[in-house]
Amino acid sequence: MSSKNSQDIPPDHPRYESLKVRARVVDAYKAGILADSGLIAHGRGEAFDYLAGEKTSPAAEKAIETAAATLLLAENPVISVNGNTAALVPGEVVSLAHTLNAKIEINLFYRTPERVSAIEKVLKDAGAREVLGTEENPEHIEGLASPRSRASKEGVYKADVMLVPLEDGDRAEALISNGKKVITVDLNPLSRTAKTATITIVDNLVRAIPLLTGEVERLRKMDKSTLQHIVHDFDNHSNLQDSLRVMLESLHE
Ligand code: PTJ
Repeated sequence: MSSKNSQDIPPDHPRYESLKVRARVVDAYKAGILADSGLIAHGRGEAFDYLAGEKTSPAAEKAIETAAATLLLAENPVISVNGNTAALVPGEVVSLAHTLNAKIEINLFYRTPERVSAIEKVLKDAGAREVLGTEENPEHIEGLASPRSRASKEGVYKADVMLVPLEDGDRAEALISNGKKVITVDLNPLSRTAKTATITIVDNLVRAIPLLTGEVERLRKMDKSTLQHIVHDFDNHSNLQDSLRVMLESLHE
């Protein structure tokens, strides 16, 4: 059974963007980049995105601004890439990493050597100079079972701020217990990751990552104390409530 190719979707279809993204996810699964569970995770994300009107809310914009300020203040920022991120935004992740001078590290829930190679190739093809997370003997993050505990010595292990899109709650918690600030992108404002992270961007990865790069470029002209104010004024819990409110209000429209 085959799904529609992205070129088969008529541009006037009311769900054109969403179907195009879905087709990319299916292609990535066939190419061995995405885990089978990644398809299910994507479907869950689609449902929340539908409720969010498939657009970036003011709450998400605020979280993106705070994430950009936090990343600019970081000494060792790292972007953790899983299958869904590699499938949807490889070029955008590479641009963000270049803009921030951040490291990129592969970390997979369903880790196989084949998936690691496929994701490394996607990132290198997208222009990544260095991709961490492929080492034979990495360090480990305490409090997590392998393979998610893997942490490259030059990457996750010494990171102070991490961008971890679509993370699972256990890893988000362990990273925070190990003293790291965790920025996540998760369309589900009720997920354990969303509630655990330092900053949660409740938005679709395909919109959030380019917006984040734009915010980094805008804020890099600001002085350190302005960035610190932005970070200080942000409250993740109330931002999650604002994101949820947008979804609940869509039920009355
Ligand atoms: O590539 P691997 O092996 O590391 O596996 C990755 C998955 C995603 C399978 C794994 O981390 C997983 O099982 O994730 P969960 O626990 O299903 O969580 C996925 C979360 O991401 C859900 O809360 C979804 O709503 C959300 N989500 C899915 N697609 C998107 C998204 N959030 C933002 N943008 C999306 N495109």
